[in-house]
Order: sequence, then structure tokens, then C-alpha cells
Amino acid sequence: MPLHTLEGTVPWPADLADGFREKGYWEDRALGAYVLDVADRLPHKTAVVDGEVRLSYADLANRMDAAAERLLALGLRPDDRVMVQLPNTWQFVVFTLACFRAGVVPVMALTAHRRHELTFLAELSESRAVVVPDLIKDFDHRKLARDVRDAVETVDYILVSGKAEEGTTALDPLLAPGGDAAAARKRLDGTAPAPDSPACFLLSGGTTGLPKLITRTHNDYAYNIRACSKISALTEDTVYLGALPASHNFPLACPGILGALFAGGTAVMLPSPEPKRAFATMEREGVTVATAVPAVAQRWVEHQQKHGGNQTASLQILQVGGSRLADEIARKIKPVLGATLQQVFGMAEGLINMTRLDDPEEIICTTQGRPVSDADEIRVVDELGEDLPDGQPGAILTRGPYTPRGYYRAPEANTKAFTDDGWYASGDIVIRRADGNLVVHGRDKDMINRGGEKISAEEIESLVYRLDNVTMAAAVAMPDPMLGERLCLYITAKPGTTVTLDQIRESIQSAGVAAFKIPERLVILDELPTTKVGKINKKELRADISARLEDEARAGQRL
Ligand code: OOB
Repeated sequence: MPLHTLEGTVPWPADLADGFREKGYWEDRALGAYVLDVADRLPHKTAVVDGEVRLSYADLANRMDAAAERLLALGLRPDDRVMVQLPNTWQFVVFTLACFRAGVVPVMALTAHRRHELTFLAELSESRAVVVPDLIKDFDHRKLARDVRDAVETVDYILVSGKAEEGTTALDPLLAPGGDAAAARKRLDGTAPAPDSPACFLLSGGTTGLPKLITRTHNDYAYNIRACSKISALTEDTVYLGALPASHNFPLACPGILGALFAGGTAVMLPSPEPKRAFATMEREGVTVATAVPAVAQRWVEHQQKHGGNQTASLQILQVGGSRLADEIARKIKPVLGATLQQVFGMAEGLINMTRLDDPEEIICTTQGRPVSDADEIRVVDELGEDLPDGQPGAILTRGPYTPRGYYRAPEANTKAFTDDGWYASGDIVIRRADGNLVVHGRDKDMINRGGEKISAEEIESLVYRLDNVTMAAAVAMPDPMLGERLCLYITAKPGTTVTLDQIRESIQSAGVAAFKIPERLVILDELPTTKVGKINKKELRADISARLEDEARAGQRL
């Protein structure tokens, strides 16, 4: 077996790892092996659909292995990291699987990310390649990739899906079928990555500055997928719609695209969850399972109510998670869309909770479910770290066979987010009911959850401080009927000066930051409220913006 460096990662203690193996949670197989199993069993079945492109399992397996060998021939080595910024396409699937086979480790960036995020992540992971599409809408990702290559010394290659330019490598030919599939498979089986080595890096929601990297190993991620797949009852008959950004843990592996492929089902890739196209795709492909964030679920419900028809007739399960689903919307899913709702409260750091498909309606519509694995441990604690009885809100702590013990190369963040004995504190405040189901009650992390996309308040504040006239800045969540939350910025300005929202937006944009993080409202105060210990009092600011919105709504009604 080739050597894989675990430098910078925080592995599970050896005795626990042994236990996970003994109990069958960890199967000691690399992720690619699960897809090859299906290819042997069901070679002619459709694995991936992307518009007019349909790949059978035999085709997928052949392309995955051929691509893995071409990546190695290009000069990438096992354990090298590659920054992947691809939309939901068949290329995303084949490339990701090829990485798993070759032992090359994809860093799962979002297509929304820009220079600021990508440069940071490429540097942290020492990425050797950046993988991008040519254009999305009018935005040129090749140019972005060049900026990252210019800024980050380790980046040797740019791979482009679509129209490649000089100095870059065309991705699509790399993903073409190979000549002798059996021979390639045998060679790659011989150099398969160690099951305890990193399979991919996911991005944390991030509360401290830029996102952190979460190392997911082949063993733990395979179990994540299998455990979720069991609870969502995926089978060969599953047709899964991947319409949320595929590099998010939820659509990727909970059970998601990879779950559909492990189960012998079909993964349908769609670049956006926009209702018209999503509904047409559901109808055309006979989609049985789909994943949405609450904002998307709400749009789908509204679309159906407005247009009627039977386009969602095949949809059996709609998974909703990423941010809190309002009970009122939860109650509409079944009657309007005809699908069973499955609430999912999960995190890229591991722990996944789900309501069960046969739970009573009250549980499905008002709770965020319970852990998918018997081996998931959960504690609900007060500020002093003391366990609380069921029914009382407290901070959630978790450990388990697919919840890593620390972020990658982040010792300082790890001392905050992980206890000495390996409990991860997600920063969510939950209530555990007597029946074991969790209700997400709030959070004590400084983050804005904009329709499932997480924004670190600290990251935005530090960008705002670059403006000369800003003396104090606080990014806070303001309630929004559609997205749940949006980013509102409170500032104080230097005496005699002022700052506009447009100036702030321009400044942040020119720093090369993802558009979803840009402040949507500005409030300028003479002074920001502080707590007893002198920190900015965000609780008060959140109350302030809620009150302002309510006043405006009332004023609007009077007009
Ligand atoms: C998912 O993963 P991340 O890593 O983008 O964000 C995790 C955080 C959680 O700590 C929590 O604050 C929030 O997102 N969250 C929810 C939620 N699901 C996630 N808050 C309330 N209700 C829910 N149902 O968001 C994620 C990963 C895998 C599966 C599902 C979601």
C-alpha cells in the first residue's frame, strides 16, 4: 500500500478505530470500491444522468478508472490535493470518483467561491491542481483559476471542463472511457488508497474567519453514506435528484449522489434547484428522492400550488435540512408535493440526524430527527459543560464513527470546537425530547445561515474593517421569510464621515468574496451596544434589526 500522510489531521484513537472495524462501521474499503461492486452487478443500469448525457454503471466505472490513471499520468500523485470547483454535472461525479480511486484528495469548493476563499483553501491544503468549469453564466472560472495559480505556489495544473485555454488542461478528455477497463481496474486495485487516509476535504460552515477543512477518510465517509442510505431507504430503484451544490455534504453523501450510486440507483445532476426545471426533470426522470434546503422546499411548494399538475408524482421522499425548516412549511410538503418529508439536521463535520420515513406526522413536521447511527453519541450541555435533562435547551456535543476528531491543520480552532476527549461542539442549541428526537432551538456560534449557506460573521467583519471610515463592525443575522436569515451589517463610522452599503459591497466584492456573503443591509449607529465584558452585544443587534423590520412591515401595511 502506498504511504499516505495523515499530517495535519486528527485521527480517531486506535482503540476506537479498532472497535469501529469490529462492529462493522468501518469496512476498510476505499470509496471507489463500492461503485465497482454495483458496476459488476448492474453494468447496464443508468448510474448518472446530466441533461442528455446518461452513463451506465459500466461506463461510469470505466471512465472513473481511466480518469484516475490519466490524473496520475498527468503528474498528480496519491495524497495530492486538488481544488474542485465544478457545478452539478456528470463531470463532477466522474472526476470525484476518479480522485477516490487514485487516492488524490479533492477539496470540495463551491462554485460561488471566489479568489479570497479559493486562494486561502488552496494554500491551506497545498493543492496541486484547480479544477473549474469554463464559464458559469458570464463568470469566467478559468480566469479565477489562473488567479489562484498565480497566488499559490503549489498549484501546477488547471483543469477546465468545457473550453480550455492555453496553459490549462482540458478536463473532459481526461474523463473519457479507457481502452482496457479490466487492466486499469487491476492496476488501481493494487494501489488503492489506505481506507484510513483522507478521501476528501469538506468545508466547514466556518465561524472563525475563513472556512476550515474537514478531512473525511474513506472509512468514515463510506459509513456516513451507508448509514444515511439505510435511513432514507435507498435501493436500486432510487432516482436521486442532486440539485443543491454537489460539493455540500448533504447532497453529496447524506445519502445524496454517492448514496444513490452505492445503492445501484440513479443520480440525476442538475445545476440549480430552480422550480420549473427541477419539476420538469423530476417528471422526465421519475425522480424518487430529492434534497432541498428550506428555502428551496418553500419555492417548490409555492410553485406546485401555483401551477398544479403531476410533475412530482414519482417523488417519494423530500429531504430538507441545512437550516431550520418552519413547522408550517413542513406540514405542507406531503399534501402539496405528495412526498414524505425527511428532516435532516447535519453538518460537514459528521453527525447526521434524520426523521424516519415511518415516524408520525408530529415528529416529521416538528423535529429535526435523531442520529442515523447507533454509534453516534450525543450530549446536551449547559454553559459549564454539565449534562442537561431531556426537554431543556443546551449546546449539542457529539462523537462517533463518522465525526472526525479535529479540523485539518487548525490546532487553535480545535481546542475551541473539540473537547479533549473528542466531543465536537457544533455551536447549535438543541432540545432533546424524551423520544430522542432533536429540535434545533438556536445556536451560539457567530454565523449567519443564509438559506443553508453559512457565513462567518468574523470573516465579513474583518473585510469591512479594511474600509477607512469604519470604526466598529458587526455582522448579524436578520430574519428573512424566504432564506431564514440574511446578513445585516451594523457599523460605526469615523466622526464626520459616512459609509454607504454600496461602498461596503464594492469593497468586499473587489476582495474576491463569494456573492452570498455580501451584506444586504447596513445600519449605522453612533455606538454599538456592548456586553458586560466589553464585547459587541450581537443579541441586542439581532433584536434591533428584528424590531426595525417589524416596524417597516407595519408601516408598509398602513400605506
Ligand atoms: C449542513 O452542513 P453544514 O456543515 O453546511 O452546516 C452545519 C450547520 C449545523 O451546525 C446547523 O447550524 C445548521 O447547519 N443546520 C441546521 C439544520 N441542518 C443544518 N439547522 C437547523 N435545522 C437543520 N435541519 O448544513 C448539512 C450537512 C449534512 C446534511 C444536512 C445538512
